[in-house]
Amino acid sequence: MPINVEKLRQDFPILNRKINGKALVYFDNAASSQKPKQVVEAMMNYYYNNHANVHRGAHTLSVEATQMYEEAREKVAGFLNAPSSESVIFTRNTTEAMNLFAYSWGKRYLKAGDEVIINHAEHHANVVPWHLIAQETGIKIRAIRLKDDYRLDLEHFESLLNDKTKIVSIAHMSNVLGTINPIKYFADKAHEYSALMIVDGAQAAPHLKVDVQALAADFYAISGHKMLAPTGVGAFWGKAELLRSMPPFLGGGEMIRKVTIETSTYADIPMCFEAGTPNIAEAIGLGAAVDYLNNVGMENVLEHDVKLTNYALSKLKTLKGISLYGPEGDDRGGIISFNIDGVHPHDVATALDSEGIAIRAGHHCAQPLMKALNVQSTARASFYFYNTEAEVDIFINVLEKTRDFFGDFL
Ligand code: C6P
Repeated sequence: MPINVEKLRQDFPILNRKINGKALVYFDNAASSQKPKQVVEAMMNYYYNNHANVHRGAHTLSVEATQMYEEAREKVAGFLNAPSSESVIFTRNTTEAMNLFAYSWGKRYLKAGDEVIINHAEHHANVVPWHLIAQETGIKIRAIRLKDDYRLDLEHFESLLNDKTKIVSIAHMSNVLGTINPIKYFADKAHEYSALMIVDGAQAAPHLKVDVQALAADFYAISGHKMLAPTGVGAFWGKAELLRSMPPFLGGGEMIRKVTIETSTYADIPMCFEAGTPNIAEAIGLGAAVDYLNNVGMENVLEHDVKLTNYALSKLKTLKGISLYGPEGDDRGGIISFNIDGVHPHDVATALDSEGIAIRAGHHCAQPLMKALNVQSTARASFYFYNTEAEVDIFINVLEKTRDFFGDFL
């Protein structure tokens, strides 16, 4: 169903800003989305009326804060279609969730010679934690190649699978190429080898309907700040029986059952993974973001993103001197990486910023992918449901002028 973009934009005060004298065109949503009033107000309301520490006090405010915090957990569970909220752990972000898994599960169960499969387009959040664990355990990291059409090479993936494969860890959506990867297929194959399926959902969760059960995932990580919520909160969902088999990642208050000077025993999930005072207001903000996205409808969000992406791509393809990176088809979300041939992407981003357009330039924390693409870096425009075709037109126009300007110096 088409959404009423103009109406929704009124919820985002920042979209009225002028940047360098021009109306802001915010195309850096893959880095972080903007926040609607409803999310900011939910956090303000909590701080003005209900703040206290959670799971501790017997007093009214603490009971209210705990109730609001746990309601947010329920909302995130519903958003992911998790069977229950006990297996949703609040983290700071996707990066922390991936590290939690790698350290907790990896250090207990992985041994020298075991293999973890990732792919060449992974964000560093799904690469570096494995390096850290490899240094301690001697595991081997295998990476699925990309095909010429920028999709993952599934034949290569199947050739990598073997009895030593313990983990398959793949991003649901690439932050550079926009590719929506076939997670159910990867999960089914991983399970044939009794390996676990971990999904980096940082880019997918803001843009499409996630159903961890239908995906057959074992673990799924998200970042709140990319899906309308504040910074400083994310979530890590895992199958309850698997989470219960993992040791705590951090130790301290709130995650214990009993502590003596000699030893500790731990609380049940999710508390055993939430040591210390959690990010209460941010979690409540994430709950409000989930409410907001549910009202818009995730099917509508994806439909809008895809329509806008196809519109932008159709225009970009007509421009000479622009290289585009990413697959063509329905398996692509609202992300377009590109280069103006011969022009550094930072210069492109700076030129666009002078006209009020925010994009990202760089390696996007995906250096192995830059190597596979044979580039140092790219420019990247990334859309959300509050972006419009009129904004795409402004972007294309300024991009063309930028190309012509730098073209004179090439
Ligand atoms: N990508 C981007 O501009 P954090 O920083 O923990 O919230 O998210 C990490 C992360 C993990 N996986 C993927 C696929 C991601 O895209 C990101 C964050 C941002 O592309 C910041 S580098």
